[in-house]
Amino acid sequence: MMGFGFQPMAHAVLFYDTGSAAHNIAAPTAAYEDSGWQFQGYYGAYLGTMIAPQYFLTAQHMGTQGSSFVSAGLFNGGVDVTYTIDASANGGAGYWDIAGSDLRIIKINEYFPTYATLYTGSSEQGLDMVTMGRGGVRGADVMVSGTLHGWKHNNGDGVARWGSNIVSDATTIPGLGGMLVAEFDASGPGQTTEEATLSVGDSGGGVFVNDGGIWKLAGINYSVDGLFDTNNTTGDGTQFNAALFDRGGLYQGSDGQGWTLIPNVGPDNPSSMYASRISTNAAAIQAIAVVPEPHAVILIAIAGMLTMKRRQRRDPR
Ligand SMILES: [Ca+2]
Ligand SMILES: [Ca+2]
Repeated sequence: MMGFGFQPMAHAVLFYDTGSAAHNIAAPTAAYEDSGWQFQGYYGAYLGTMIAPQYFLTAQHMGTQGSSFVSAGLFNGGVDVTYTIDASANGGAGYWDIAGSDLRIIKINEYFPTYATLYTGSSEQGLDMVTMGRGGVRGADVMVSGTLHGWKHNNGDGVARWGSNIVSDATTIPGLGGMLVAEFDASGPGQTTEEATLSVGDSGGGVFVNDGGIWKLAGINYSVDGLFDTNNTTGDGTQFNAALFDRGGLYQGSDGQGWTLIPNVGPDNPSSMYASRISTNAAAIQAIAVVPEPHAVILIAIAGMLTMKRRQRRDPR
């Protein structure tokens, strides 16, 4: 993968089945209900995921994105709630970067009423996943010898969308740590009903995996394979970003790092998306974004039950 080169993308979820800008812009239902959409929020032009009462997780590479996090009604099913970022956190930085990764934890001044569970196992490969982002929809067709191989990226439109995939692999990128990989498949066992990959604008959005029926945060959108080109001539400006279900017949790389021709033979050779892996960074994340002990939650629940009983006694029916 590194030999081919890839592009950090702060871009939108892009679908195999449709180029419609209205696809999957509301809370997922059925098999994908409660799959993490409810924990997303607007962080500037991008997304973040609530992971603890006072913390959300996003990506580093798009930089600081303002001073608030908005749990929009679109995500929480109610009304927009704006939280303010604690600029004094971490000695005035306002955030913590997880060393050797693209992950960034940001602290708020208030308290989130709910937050995602982190996936801390090591068996992401093969799990159903959902990704969310604010990138653009499909752009122009990418043709190879008269056959469709995928679509160029469009400009990000800022609209949050969700899509599905299956975790193809887990890998490590030097300097960026663990990454989850998902291929953009036209068919076969790797294709899902809402098969999607990332484009410009999707960075920072959450990747959730279905761990035995519970959707857990397993990644934060980082990048996609690219750039691509129809030639290996440098300086002609013909390179482009694209979501490809078959890279065969195209060059991948960059003018600076060089180009590699992907042979157009055999089965489809899809491009992949990459998400910074939560599980390999879980200890570092949990050391900062502290979640209350389960004991405290149990005590609160018991106290609540006692209160209810007392009320019932006072108000017999
Ligand atoms: Ca796939
Ligand atoms: Ca070129």
